[in-house]
Amino acid sequence: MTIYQKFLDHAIATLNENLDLSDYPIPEGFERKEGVTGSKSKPQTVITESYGSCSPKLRQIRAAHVNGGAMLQVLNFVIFPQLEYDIPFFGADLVTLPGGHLIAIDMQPLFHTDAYKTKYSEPLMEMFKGYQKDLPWGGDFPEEAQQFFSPAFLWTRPAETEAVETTVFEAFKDYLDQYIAFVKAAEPVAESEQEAIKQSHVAYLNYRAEKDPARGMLTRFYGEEWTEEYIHGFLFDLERKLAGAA
Ligand code: DBV
Repeated sequence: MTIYQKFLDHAIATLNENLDLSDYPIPEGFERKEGVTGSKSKPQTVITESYGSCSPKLRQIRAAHVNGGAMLQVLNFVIFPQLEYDIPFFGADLVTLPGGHLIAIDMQPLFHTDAYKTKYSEPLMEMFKGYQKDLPWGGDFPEEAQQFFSPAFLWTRPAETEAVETTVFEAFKDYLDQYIAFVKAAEPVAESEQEAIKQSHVAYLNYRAEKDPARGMLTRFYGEEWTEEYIHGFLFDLERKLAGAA
């Protein structure tokens, strides 16, 4: 059992209860991957498991769950809506390393207009402020990433594992509930707006694929070829899908 298993189990169960989910294919060889890290005298197995589903309004709901023992656990959970909807991305990067916990939870905006903020960030602000009291701002993060976050970006480095298991779990559940409410309310946008949505998705995906903070770690465990294919063929796969559909 890892710290983040219950986050993943909860997310899948809640999405299943609320949305009409189907499987999202995981390329062969990426459902589960095992590697060994650590020293010769103290080897440590690292298992990465993937989850994928989709729904009529959500193109891809996917998770990468890394378990390398008590000191190395990650759940990266992201939802990419279909391109006909202006719904933000749901993004959770829950990371436990020897240096401590690093938590990022957000609904990442497609646009930075006032109208978009009113629709998709304002409703989160009270919840966000409530959690920020116990989960203070986590400090510096890459400046070029800032354009991708919302005003309700929960970014924190809890000192205690207990805070992850309690407050962070509550926040994760609340953000997901609110996200599901957005999804249920969403209507397709006019066709004239769909190109802008696609461009925003591509910009976000390119950024995430290029700057994936897990690339170094995954390459160490599983090699460069596997890692690049995992990133471009599953984790951030929109460009491949668009190229395939063309
Ligand atoms: N992050 C991923 C995927 C991961 C993953 C797919 C499979 O996007 C894990 C695993 N994130 C992961 C790991 C680290 C981080 C850090 C292992 C630690 C890297 C290290 O310390 O070596 C939010 N995640 C981070 C950081 C940020 C985020 C800001 C700190 C990175 C840094 O300081 O350089 N989440 C991340 C991010 C976006 C997001 C940048 C979006 C634009 O949604």
